[in-house]
Amino acid sequence: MVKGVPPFNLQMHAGAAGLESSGAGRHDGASVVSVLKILGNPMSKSVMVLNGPNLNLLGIREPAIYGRTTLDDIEALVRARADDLGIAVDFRQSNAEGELVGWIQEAGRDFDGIAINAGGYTHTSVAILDALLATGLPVVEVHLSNIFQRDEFRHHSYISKAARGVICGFGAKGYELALEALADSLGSITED
Ligand code: CA2
Repeated sequence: MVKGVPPFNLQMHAGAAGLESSGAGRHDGASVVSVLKILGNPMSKSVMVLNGPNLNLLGIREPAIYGRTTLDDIEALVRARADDLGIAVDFRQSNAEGELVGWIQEAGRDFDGIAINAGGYTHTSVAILDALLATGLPVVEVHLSNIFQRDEFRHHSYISKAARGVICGFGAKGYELALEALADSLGSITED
């Protein structure tokens, strides 16, 4: 019986363990996931998804390089995938390096992981690297394009040193792959 928050937490814990077992236990786990999807999961992990300069122009300028998908389209994809994975996301874009640094610091205090496409700052910003390292959080670096097929100066990323992994060349799908990788690292509760 669900009566208030503390007993509900305890029940959810039991369900999470059930997910790892097989047979009847698996069925119990899946139903707990369904309940959490409806009521909201107080233990769910949170990821900040950050986008750097000019990514607000996606789908509007230079479609030959970056395609016709807008940043709003990518946000919708990310939200849908995060929902499936049982993680909460905060999706942001800024053209300002200092604002991105401030958000990374905020993520270090209040979030469990970071997915970041730092745009052009990828290839220039020690400040973003330092901020990411200081969080101690799992970080996944994302690029829409395959940066290794492009100009030489795009082959080096300052921020990769802070990243668990780098996904590039898969367009918007790369953001979904980044969320999956973070969900794995964070051990979030999902239904397969
Ligand atoms: O491939 C990526 O995701 C990049 O991070 C995109 C950056 C670029 O500097 C990196 O080397 C690779 C550029 C983002 C600019 O996006 C625009 C979108 C439409 C029109 C103009 C720029």
